[in-house]
Amino acid sequence: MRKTALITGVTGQDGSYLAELLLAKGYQVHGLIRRSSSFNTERIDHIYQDPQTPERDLVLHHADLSDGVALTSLLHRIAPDEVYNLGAQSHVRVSFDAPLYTGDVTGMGALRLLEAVRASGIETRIYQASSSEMFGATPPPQNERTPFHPRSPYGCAKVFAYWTTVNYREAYGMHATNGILFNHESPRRGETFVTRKITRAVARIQAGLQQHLYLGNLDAVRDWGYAPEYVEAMWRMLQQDEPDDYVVATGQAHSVREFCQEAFAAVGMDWTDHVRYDPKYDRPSEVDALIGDASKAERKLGWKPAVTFRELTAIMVRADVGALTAQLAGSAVRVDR
Ligand code: NDP
Ligand code: GDR
Repeated sequence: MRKTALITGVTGQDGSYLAELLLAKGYQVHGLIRRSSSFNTERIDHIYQDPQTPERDLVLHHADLSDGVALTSLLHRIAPDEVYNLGAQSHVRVSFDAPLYTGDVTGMGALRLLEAVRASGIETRIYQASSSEMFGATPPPQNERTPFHPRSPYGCAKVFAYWTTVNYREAYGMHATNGILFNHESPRRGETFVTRKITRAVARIQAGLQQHLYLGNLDAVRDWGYAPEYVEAMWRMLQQDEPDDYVVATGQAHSVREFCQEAFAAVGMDWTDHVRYDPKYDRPSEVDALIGDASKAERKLGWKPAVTFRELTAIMVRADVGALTAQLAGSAVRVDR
């Protein structure tokens, strides 16, 4: 029998890579998308199938994590073998501006989904996208036994979702698993997260379209991995007989400053000529350092990252330079016509 999966957040960075991975494994993938006034499916357009296609591999459904009734009827209808909850208001800085919304979607949204699974009476396995942001102020290295000390409304919402997932596992015997993932990036990373903001700016500065890049705290230290490798870990977690919680990380630490240095150097530029400070990007309470210890994931899932920090930076810079070059060539063609 062909396996089926539901992915919330399928239009996001991770959702798009996970959908590709599951399709390659022969799954039928159902994706939850939310209604927006303009197209929001850019990351999955290459795997999109017209609704008229018979026996579609990828089926999209309109729903929202704020709508528990819609989630229940959707789950009842498709009864997937696996559910991946990747949907969230996922931007930490934005969560200070929209704390209640973030709490509702990122925290309560996970509870609504778990409750929808319970209420619909289906047998399924659930993955909750937990985050290293839950560790917040607790010093590194962080692993599955490290106490949480979140530093943002986003981090608090993720802690709520984490414990709700554990509770549904303990109370109802659900196969519900938390993947505690450290930062992971790619050319599909949202443009306002720091890595992508930097690599996009590198391309634009090199092309002469802008001169400066404005950033906040350059001293923050993160453990940056490569997103396609991290969605493989999510899938492996749900293939285990028993549900559990796993940290996924590289164990390698770099500062935002180092990311700038590496990204600008990739095209032969000196970052200090272009990067400027703007306090508007500072957070009311910051997470200074996140460095993960993923030895449990290696031991139990056989998962190990391969892409290094330098390779990740190069992949992202190359993609942004390539995309901009193509875009400029396209607009030149239009002007010529
Ligand atoms: P993105 O921000 O790229 O994607 C978030 C997804 O959630 C998008 O598809 C978005 O839809 C969707 N979404 C937002 N609000 C709602 C809502 N109200 N109802 C339904 N869907 C909604 O995040 P990533 O792909 O980077 O991350 C995936 C998950 O993993 C998130 O939960 C994130 O918090 C978590 N995480 C991410 C890490 C990382 O480093 N990337 C690390 C640890 C955890 P739309 O496209 O319409 O905006
Ligand atoms: P983070 O990612 O908060 O770790 O959350 P982000 O890239 O936003 O910030 C990383 C660090 O860079 C500093 N920083 C800036 N950040 C942004 N976005 N813009 C700036 O201009 C800037 N200047 C400095 C930040 O202060 C921070 O210290 C990401 C998200 O994907 C979450 O959903 C996920 O849970 C965590 O990673 C793990």
